[in-house]
Amino acid sequence: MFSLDYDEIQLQIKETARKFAEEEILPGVIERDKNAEFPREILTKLGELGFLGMMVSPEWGGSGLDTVSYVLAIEEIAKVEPAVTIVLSVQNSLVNWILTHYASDGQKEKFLKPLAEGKAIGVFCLSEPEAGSDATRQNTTAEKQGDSWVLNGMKNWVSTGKNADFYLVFAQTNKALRHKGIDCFIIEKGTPGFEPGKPEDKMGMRASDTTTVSLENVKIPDTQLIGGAGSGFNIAMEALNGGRIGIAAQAVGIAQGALELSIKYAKERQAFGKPIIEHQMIQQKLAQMSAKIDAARLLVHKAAYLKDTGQNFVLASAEAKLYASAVANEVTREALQVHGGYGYVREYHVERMMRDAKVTEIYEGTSEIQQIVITRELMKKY
Ligand code: COS
Repeated sequence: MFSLDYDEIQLQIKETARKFAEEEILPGVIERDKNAEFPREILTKLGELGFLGMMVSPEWGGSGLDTVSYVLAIEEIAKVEPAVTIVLSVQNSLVNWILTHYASDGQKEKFLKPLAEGKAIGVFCLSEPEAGSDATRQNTTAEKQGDSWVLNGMKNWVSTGKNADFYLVFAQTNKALRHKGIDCFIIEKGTPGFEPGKPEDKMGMRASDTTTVSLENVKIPDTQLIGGAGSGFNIAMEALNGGRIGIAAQAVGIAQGALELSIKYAKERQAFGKPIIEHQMIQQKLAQMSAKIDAARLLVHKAAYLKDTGQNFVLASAEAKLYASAVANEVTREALQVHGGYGYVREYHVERMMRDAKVTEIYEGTSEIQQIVITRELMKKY
């Protein structure tokens, strides 16, 4: 079974993230949400502290940490501003993971190193207007021309699409082979024909930009093919297994942040002659919120532990994401209710947390997809 004994390094990472979130992130969170403003300076600082290359080995400029440290950090930052953890999650568990496992040394030197050192932002472009949950239906194509590839198509729902430096793009290299004819490419911002679109006007996670990316005769050298031989779809699926642990940790952070604000408010707010925390109906809400968050956190840490110890974590990561995202939505709704009318205005944070929570049930595999993944794993097991 997995252990709940966190070592000194893990606890130190958690504390650094907590302090950073409180001192550096909290002061501007309401404004960034309101203005859909990207937290560029915050990410630069997090990059300098090693949070953008957490699980990359020091040989390639990373911090050489484990997944447990990563989820502890994500939770602490998501408590304050989950939009910041979108970059942390995508970069650490999708982009850096793929480059670590599938890139050549030359590709690692050129792309992984600046990412791990926090000098660049990397993003993941799998979804398309007609390929969301059904990710095998890629319409973006990549055609080999001599020593180059020419890509055409359209990606959407690209987190940090406007502000990224490197883009992992999945494209069909042989339509007849279906998912065995999909490959993964890395494209640099500014490559001719490669154009991020206008950021979407979203309900939540507003400080994180989400864009389309259009590709029109984008010519890149063969050295920007990652993996190759039609391995792209399998690479994406494997990476998403790990990515889902990060999103689940983000959901736990959102819920924990909302719970802590609710407790603080319920101790201060008086009604019927006493603080509302002394009313049983408020106590029932807080107790349910807390028990569910603890259960969600255990699932997240179990998935992280299994990943760190080289065990199969597909079932655990899908369960963690399914449950933690549902808890984040339920808890933030209850947190708003505890705050009453004050919860409905921006100043008290919980209305933003409720908006931010929703997407955790959608991106990196909807809750419906997680249930498919879970049942398939159960069928293999029993
Ligand atoms: N982990 C590792 N490999 C996986 C996998 C997983 N969780 N799920 C599927 N695969 C592999 C399969 O093993 C198979 O590989 P082989 O052909 O080498 O055996 C391949 O992927 C195709 O699998 P399958 O036939 O099961 O594909 P389906 O079209 O039935 O779809 C789901 C599988 C639905 C699980 C997949 O499309 C999915 O996860 N969709 C959601 C995508 C997503 O998360 N999008 C969000 C992107 S980021 S915003």
